Amino acid sequence: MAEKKTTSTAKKATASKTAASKATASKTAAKKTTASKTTAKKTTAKKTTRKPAPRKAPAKRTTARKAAAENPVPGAVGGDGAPSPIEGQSLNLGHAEAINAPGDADFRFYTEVDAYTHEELGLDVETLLDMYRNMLMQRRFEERAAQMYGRQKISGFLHLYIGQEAVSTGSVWATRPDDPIITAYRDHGLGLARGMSANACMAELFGKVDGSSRGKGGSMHFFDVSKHFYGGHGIVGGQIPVGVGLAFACKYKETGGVSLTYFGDGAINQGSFHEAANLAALYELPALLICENNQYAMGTSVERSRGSVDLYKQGYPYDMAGVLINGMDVFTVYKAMKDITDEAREGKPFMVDMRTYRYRGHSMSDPQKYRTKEEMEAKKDEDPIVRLKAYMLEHKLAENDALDTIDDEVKQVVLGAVEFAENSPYPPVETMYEDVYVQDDYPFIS
Ligand SMILES: Cc1ncc(C[n+]2csc(CCOP(=O)(O)OP(=O)(O)O)c2C)c(N)n1
Repeated sequence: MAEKKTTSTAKKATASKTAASKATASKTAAKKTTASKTTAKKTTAKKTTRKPAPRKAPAKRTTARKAAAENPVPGAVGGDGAPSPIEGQSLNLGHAEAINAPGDADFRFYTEVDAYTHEELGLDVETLLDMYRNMLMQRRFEERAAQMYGRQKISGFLHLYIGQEAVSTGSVWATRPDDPIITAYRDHGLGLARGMSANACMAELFGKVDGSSRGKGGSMHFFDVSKHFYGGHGIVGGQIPVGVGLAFACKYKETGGVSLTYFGDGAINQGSFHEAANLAALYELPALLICENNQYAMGTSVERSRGSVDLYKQGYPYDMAGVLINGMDVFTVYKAMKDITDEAREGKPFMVDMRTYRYRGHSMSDPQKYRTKEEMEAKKDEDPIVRLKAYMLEHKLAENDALDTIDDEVKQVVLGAVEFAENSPYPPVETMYEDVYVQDDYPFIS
C-alpha cells in the first residue's frame, strides 16, 4: 500500500507537469483552426518511454485479402448487398499514434494489424468457426431487424451494432461465461455473443411476451440473468456505476469473476464514468471499463467533443492501467482481453479504449450527415467478419462453400426468430405492474 501511494504521488507530479506543458501547447493551438488543433497536439506531444506493445510478428494476410475480395461476406457492410473490399494494409485507429503518456503510466497497446495467428492464441478450427458463426449471427440478426423496423414490426428505438462484432465475440470468447456483462442501449451484439437466443432477442424487439425482458424492454433493454448479461441501459453512462457494482459483488462474494462494463465514447464524458472509475481503482475491483470507441456519439465525433482523444488514458487519474485495442480484429480483441482479464481477476481494474466503427447510423432515423462517404468506404477495409473469413480461407482452415453454408444456417435461424416473434403474444395488460421496482420480490434487493 505504501509503495502504491509513493507511485501515486510520483504519478501525480508527472501528471501535473504534463498538464502544464499541455496547457502551453493548447494555448498556442487554440489560435489555430480545429483542423490544425490535432496537428498541433501531435507536434507538441512529449514522446516518453512506454511499454512495448505485446505483439507477435505479423502473419502475412495479403493472399487472404485477395481471397476474401473474391469471396466477400455478402452484404457485410451496410446491409446493402455490396461486397466489402478488403484491400489495404492499415487499420485507421484515429489518433492512436498521438501518444503523450507520463513516463510511469501503465499503458498497453494492441494495435498492430494482423499481429496474431490462431495457433499463437491457442484457438482451434472449431472455435474459429464458432466465432465466425457468432459474428455472422449478430450481423444477420440486425440486418433482419432493420428490415422488420422498416415494416413497422418493431417500434421505439433500434440502435444497430453492425461493424462492432469483433468486440463482442472477441471479448466473450476471452472471458468466463459467468463474468458479468453490462452495456448501453447498443446491446444486441453483446447479448447474442453471450449466448442469448435469437428467438428471445427478436421477440424482445417485437415487444412480445417471449422476449428476453417479456417484451417490456425492447431494443435497448436485452437482459438475461442466466447468462450473466445485465443489459441493455438507455441512459448514457448510467450502466457504468452498476458495472462497477457488479465488480464489487464479484470481489465481495469471491466468485473469481471480472465484470465487463461497456459504454460508448460519448459516455466517457459523463460524471458517472469518473465516479465509477475512481471507486473501481480505490477498491481494487476486478473491473474492465471498456469504451466501445466507435468514433461518434450520435452525430458528434470524438475530436469535436473532447480535449483528449486518447480515451485509454482516462483511467490514469485514478491510477488505472490503460489499454488501446484494435477492435476491428477479433484475434486482437481476444488476445488483449485474455491478457488483461487474467490480471483484472486479481483486483486490477483497466480502462480499455476499444477502437471500433459502426457502419450504420446512430439509430434508424440518422441521416449520417456528420461523416463522409469516403470515410465509410475506407472503413469497409476493416470489416471484422470479412477479415476473419479471409484468414480462414488463406490458412485453408475452411472452404468457401462451408463458410457460405454457415451463413445460410445463420440466416435460417434469424428467419425462424422472426416467425417466433410474430407468433408470440404481446404481454397481457394486467402484467403492466410486474417486473417493476416496487414489487416485493424485485431481484437484487431481497
Ligand atoms: C444522460 C443521457 N443524455 C443524453 C442521452 C441521449 N443520447 C442517446 S445516445 C447518445 C449518444 C451516446 O453516444 P456513445 O456513448 O458514444 O454511444 P454509441 O451510440 O456510440 O454506442 C445520446 C447523447 C441519453 N440517452 N442519456
